Amino acid sequence: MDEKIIIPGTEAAPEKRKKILSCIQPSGIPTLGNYLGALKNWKLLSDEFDSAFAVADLHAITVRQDPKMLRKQIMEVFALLLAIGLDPEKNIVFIQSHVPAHSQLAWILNCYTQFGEMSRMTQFKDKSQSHADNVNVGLFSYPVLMAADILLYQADLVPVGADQKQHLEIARDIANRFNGIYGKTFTVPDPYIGKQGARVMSLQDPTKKMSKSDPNPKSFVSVFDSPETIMKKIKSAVTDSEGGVYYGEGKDGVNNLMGIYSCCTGLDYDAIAKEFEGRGYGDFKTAVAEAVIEELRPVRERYDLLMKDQAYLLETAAKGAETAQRIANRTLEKTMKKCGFVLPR
Ligand code: ATP
Ligand code: LTN
Repeated sequence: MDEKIIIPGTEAAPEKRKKILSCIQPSGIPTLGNYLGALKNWKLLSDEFDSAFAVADLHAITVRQDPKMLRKQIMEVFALLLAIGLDPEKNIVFIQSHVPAHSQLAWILNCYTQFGEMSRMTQFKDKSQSHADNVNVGLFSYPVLMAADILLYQADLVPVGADQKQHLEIARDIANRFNGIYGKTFTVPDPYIGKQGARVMSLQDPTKKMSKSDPNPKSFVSVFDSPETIMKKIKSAVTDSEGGVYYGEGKDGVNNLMGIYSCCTGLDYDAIAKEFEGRGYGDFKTAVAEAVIEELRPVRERYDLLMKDQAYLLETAAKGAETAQRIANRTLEKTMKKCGFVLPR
């Protein structure tokens, strides 16, 4: 028989492509923090990996949402995923609640997660303070649903901003625990946290992360803000009274603007300090704002076009959900069998 010799890594035996998955909540209009910390990296990574990206609508209801607004925001964020350049033919782009396996696996994983380890989550502590009137059980077990999102797709890498590191550790712990009891079921995921943009801070309080649910709109640039609004918001960003553009301790506001400028221009901090040597914050802020405007311009233009075609968006979401369901159901069944459930015929 004519047997072919297969050399690993060649076309005949391509190395298994690594998988990535990440999600974004439709809890408001995404900010420059979401874009530089996560979305921009998603686009870069999506060409290199088998990728799945979702609108985490189930996560969004851990905080009270107005149904009309939620419906609108889910479609806006879905359109944004396409507008940043993710190709729905090459990547799985979907809406989390369209894939029931996420809720199903989350329930199972809840039973393999300890109350104590959840109680240590800083996001839970922060959010239970900022939403003291609605500290619901979903808010508490939020990281378990996130673990389900990741483990269902056997993701190797999860590109997120630095604020999600603790949640990624829990997902790893849950995967290792389950694998330890039942044998290898889940891939243990690694976080992928980009160097630049990992933590974009609030423009009004640069010790806090920029957040789309911040009640003060001057604290964030939203990806859909007009050029004039971006200029105004960055011009009124809090800095310090010292006046020098360089990266240093106690200069949180300037450090943050330098980080943003660096992400948009590719310049490092030394080059930025040199560019603005002897010039005031006014010039620097104008340059930062202009760089942000140019960075977001193509995203906004594609977004405006996509939002005009809601039928296309719904059809694309349905296709994404179909592919996602196929993969997710495979992992769900495997998990249920290992636990001892009787699967329906
Ligand atoms: P909320 O403000 O409603 O809690 P969020 O913006 O913090 O939402 P997500 O929408 O779920 O949270 O975040 C999507 C992605 O954006 C995540 O990978 C998260 O790490 C990243 N991200 C969010 N805020 C920032 C930030 N300020 N800097 C860098 N990355 C961020
Ligand atoms: N909690 C995440 C959003 C999120 C997520 C995920 C990120 C939900 N499920 C799965 C990565 C993988 C946040 O960024 N706030």
